[in-house]
Amino acid sequence: MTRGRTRCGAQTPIIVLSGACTFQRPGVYKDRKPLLQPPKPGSLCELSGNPGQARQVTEGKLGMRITLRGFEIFKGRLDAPAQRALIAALRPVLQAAPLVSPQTPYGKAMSVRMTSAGAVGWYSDRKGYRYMPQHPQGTAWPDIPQPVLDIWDDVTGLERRPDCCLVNYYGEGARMGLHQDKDEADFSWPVVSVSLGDDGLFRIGNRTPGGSTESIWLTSGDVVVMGGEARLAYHGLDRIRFKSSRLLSKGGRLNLTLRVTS
Ligand SMILES: O=C(O)CCC(=O)C(=O)O
Repeated sequence: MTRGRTRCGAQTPIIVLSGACTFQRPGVYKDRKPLLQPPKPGSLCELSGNPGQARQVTEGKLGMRITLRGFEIFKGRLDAPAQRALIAALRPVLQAAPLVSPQTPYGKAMSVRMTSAGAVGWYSDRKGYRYMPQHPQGTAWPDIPQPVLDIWDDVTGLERRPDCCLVNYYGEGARMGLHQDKDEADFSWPVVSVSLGDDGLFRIGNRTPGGSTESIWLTSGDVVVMGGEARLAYHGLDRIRFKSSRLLSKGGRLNLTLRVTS
């Protein structure tokens, strides 16, 4: 992932739409403060940003899908038992490859703690952003758990499997600035992201830095596919609603990002 400068449209009035994705009952936000009615926390469809952008809600065999700037967001793709099973499958990964706090190449500590599973893991320090064959502690990355690969199969239908599952942990106050995922060799493969635990405000920009952005709250069990026009779009996570979910006993948000790197 190559991180770009964060530039969000905070000065632009933000329209938040809530309810069962009917785009009714809009609440108007300015500078992130509610002027009219606030969205219901965790409501199915809280969208914010430039309302002029195309967005589409469809119901298909994978459930409710919101398409926003080419990002396909499968709301509630994983039910509560599936989320718990995923956490159980991730526990050995976190034991074998503990979370670390990467640094940007400029020496700034990232607020998100990270580890990986797969043939390679994503890491960053003063030497730059890159995929590494080993955890910084010098051990091989654990295998990507089968339930994680099943999600990839489910939403992409591709024979090629990801060789990296980046695991991001957002504790209270953690965030991730707008960036492009572009440390991979071939951008024709999609990136698949899975949200677990606390709600996270996901921001989507453009394929070039700057310009208007739109945001959507991702809740536990949501799966996002970034392919095609969305593959090189800037995206990031502005903030989490700490302890909005009880999936993780200590609170926080886990995000799995599946990539084909080579
Ligand atoms: O946490 C998220 O939902 C986004 C993570 C992300 O953008 C990344 O790992 O590149």
